[in-house]
Amino acid sequence: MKIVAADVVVTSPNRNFVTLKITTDEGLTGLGDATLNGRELAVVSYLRDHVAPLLIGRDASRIEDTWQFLYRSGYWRRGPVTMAAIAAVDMALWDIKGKAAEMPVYQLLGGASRDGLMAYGHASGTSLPALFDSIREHQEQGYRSIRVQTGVPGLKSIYGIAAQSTTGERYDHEPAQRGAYPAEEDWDTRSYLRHLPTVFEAVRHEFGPDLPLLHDGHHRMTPIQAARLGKSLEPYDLFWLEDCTPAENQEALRLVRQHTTTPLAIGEIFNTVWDFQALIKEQLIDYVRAASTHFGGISPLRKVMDYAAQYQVKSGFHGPTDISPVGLAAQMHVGLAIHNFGIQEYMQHGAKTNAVFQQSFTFTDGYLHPGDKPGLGVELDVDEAGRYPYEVAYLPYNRLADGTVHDW
Ligand code: CS2
Ligand code: MG
Repeated sequence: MKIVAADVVVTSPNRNFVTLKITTDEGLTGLGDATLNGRELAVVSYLRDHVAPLLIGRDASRIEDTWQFLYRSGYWRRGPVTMAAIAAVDMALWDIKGKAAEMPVYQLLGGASRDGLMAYGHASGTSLPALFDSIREHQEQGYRSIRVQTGVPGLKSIYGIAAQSTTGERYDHEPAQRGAYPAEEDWDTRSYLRHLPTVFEAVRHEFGPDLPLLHDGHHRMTPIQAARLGKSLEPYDLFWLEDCTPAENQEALRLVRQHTTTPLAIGEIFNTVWDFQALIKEQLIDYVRAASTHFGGISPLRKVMDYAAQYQVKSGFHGPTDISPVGLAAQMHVGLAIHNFGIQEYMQHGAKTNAVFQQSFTFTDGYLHPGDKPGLGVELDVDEAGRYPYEVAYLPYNRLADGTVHDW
């Protein structure tokens, strides 16, 4: 089965998405997500100019060989652009293999290890009443696990507070904002560290001790600040504290781990297994936050989870709205098959996105399931996609009170 075409489709329904569509000489097609929030066009060029031409004529059934060829022949390894491009090829070839075998991809990965994937949603609010309303809204949608993000007194705008829709349609909270320059936000860690424990105390008082609660620190603390926060949140029994400190320096998590038993999740901005090596080997984290789209696809996601299984580290795959329905489906198939599944992030895409990407996955009573259609179970309506041309959009960045650029 030979590859005869590799087309890159850029569309921007509720946000920008980059999708690779591979076609074989037997008429089978496969989709892969290559969306890199704020740097989409870099991946478009990497795919169109340096990957697609090399795919034509290759055997579509040779997924691992194609992955290794693209990873090693490029010489310059790793990085989000390279790995998003390779991820799209990998996902598309798994999609094709599933269609050729007439099986959903999770069956090719060893079959289901559970009935469904526990999902968590994003509750947020600039005040406790607004936060409580948001938690209740997510519980009414069926979520059994909730991520909690709030405003911080004295800060004008902050990551993770869902922008309310102005059009009345279900808003598709998306940190990136359309425009030619990133929006600037403010930040103050000490205000945040003082405020957050009071929020979780109030949430536990309102919603009880059982509801799994998650929080995303979004890379903003030093290791000792992260240690302090993890310790201060212990009475509220979080499911996880995410991205508590920038993790390029994996050793930083040794200090955090010495001070707190709050479970730690890291890795949404990682793009190869090597980024996780010390974190897993030294059990410095409890959950792997990788996403198929930024991590080289399904193949390496399965590999890193098999490595993690040796250290009782579980999955917590990244599932925001800037992972397309194709990328989300891909990691659902991995999550269903592996034994060491933890939880799946599920922000829910907007109506326009769902019209562009026809999906077969389901969200029922708090659990996701990729469905049993052959392949990944997602199809792309190219005509509908054509209605939404790319619009430049950037994630915000932030500065401290003295003007210093900080980690957003
Ligand atoms: C966040 C993401 O979902 C999360 O855990 O960290 O929404 C992140 O801000 C975006 O993916 C950035 O593009
Ligand atoms: Mg995050």
